[in-house]
Amino acid sequence: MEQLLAQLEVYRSEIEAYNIPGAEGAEKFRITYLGTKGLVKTLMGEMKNVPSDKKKEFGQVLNEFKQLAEAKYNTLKEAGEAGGVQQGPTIDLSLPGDIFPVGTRHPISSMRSRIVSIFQRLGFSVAEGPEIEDDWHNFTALNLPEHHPARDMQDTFYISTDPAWLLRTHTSNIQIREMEKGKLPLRIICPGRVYRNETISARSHCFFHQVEGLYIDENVSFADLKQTLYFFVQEMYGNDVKVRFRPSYFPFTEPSAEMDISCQLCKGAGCNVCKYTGWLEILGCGMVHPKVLEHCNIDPEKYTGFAFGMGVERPAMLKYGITDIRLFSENDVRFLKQFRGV
Ligand code: 2NL
Repeated sequence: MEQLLAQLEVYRSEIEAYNIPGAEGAEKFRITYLGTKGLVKTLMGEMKNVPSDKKKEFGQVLNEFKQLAEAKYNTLKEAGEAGGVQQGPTIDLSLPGDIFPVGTRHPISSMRSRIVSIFQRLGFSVAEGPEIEDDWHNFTALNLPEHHPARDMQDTFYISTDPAWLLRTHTSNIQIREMEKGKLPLRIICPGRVYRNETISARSHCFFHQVEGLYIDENVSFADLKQTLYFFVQEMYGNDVKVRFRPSYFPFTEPSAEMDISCQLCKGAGCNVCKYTGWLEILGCGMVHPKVLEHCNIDPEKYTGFAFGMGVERPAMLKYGITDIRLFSENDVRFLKQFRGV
């Protein structure tokens, strides 16, 4: 009896290890273990030699053994019918596939596209340029005087000083490079990331995004500038938006102005977003300084042009109700997934 049980254990591991593939392998298994002269039948025959007080126990063990053999046979038969070679459970091809998480557009990308596409409809082409720039394209060509605070180490990330390589502080370097190519007229819109050495807080970051625009041709006037920007804000903020231009100063434009729109939250009545003025500053602009044109070998007697620049973060924060600029660059999916469909 003890010997019989030990022998059964050996057969059991033989069955588990059996791996002759295909329909043939399955049939061979059936004959060896389940056929009329197979092992299960033979073991049944041993029953008569088992002492009567052990018959019940042996019967149970034998029955389990038979079930194991039958289950293995069914698996082998199925695999054999399915083409033969595979082992283990078969694959259910009718099951639905895994669902992959779908990404979302970044709110800065969305806002940049909204801005850029309005100008594209007016005939502006997108131009891009390097984020690592030399002193000429970031400062000197733009008529930034030698001791202007913007050139200070405190405000600009310098990679080296002699020769100076730096992280661009605005996307104007793109426009300088395009003007230097010498193909006029020029009508470009220049989106990109810019860098300033500022303390990071909820309101400001050491890198952010800008869109600048430039239009150069014969007889371009300040009236063209105003009408272009007026079209832009109407497309962006709706037909009931009011605008105002305030005189300002930039070294690279003359005259220069800043443009405000009526606050979209309080419709001009005054709220904490517009600091109770009813107005929001959205961009800076002006007529390209003749010195800047000269620096790019463009004759300021023949050609004139306007330029403007605006940030992307602030309008995005206003539109989506975001109160901390740092959220844009943390890549927290709990933040990002809220912009599905924007
Ligand atoms: C602002 C103001 C401005 C420009 C950018 C520009 C570029 C060239 C020549 C002349 Cl190459 N001007 N860009 C002009 C006026 C304003 O940006 O507040 N930006 C966020």
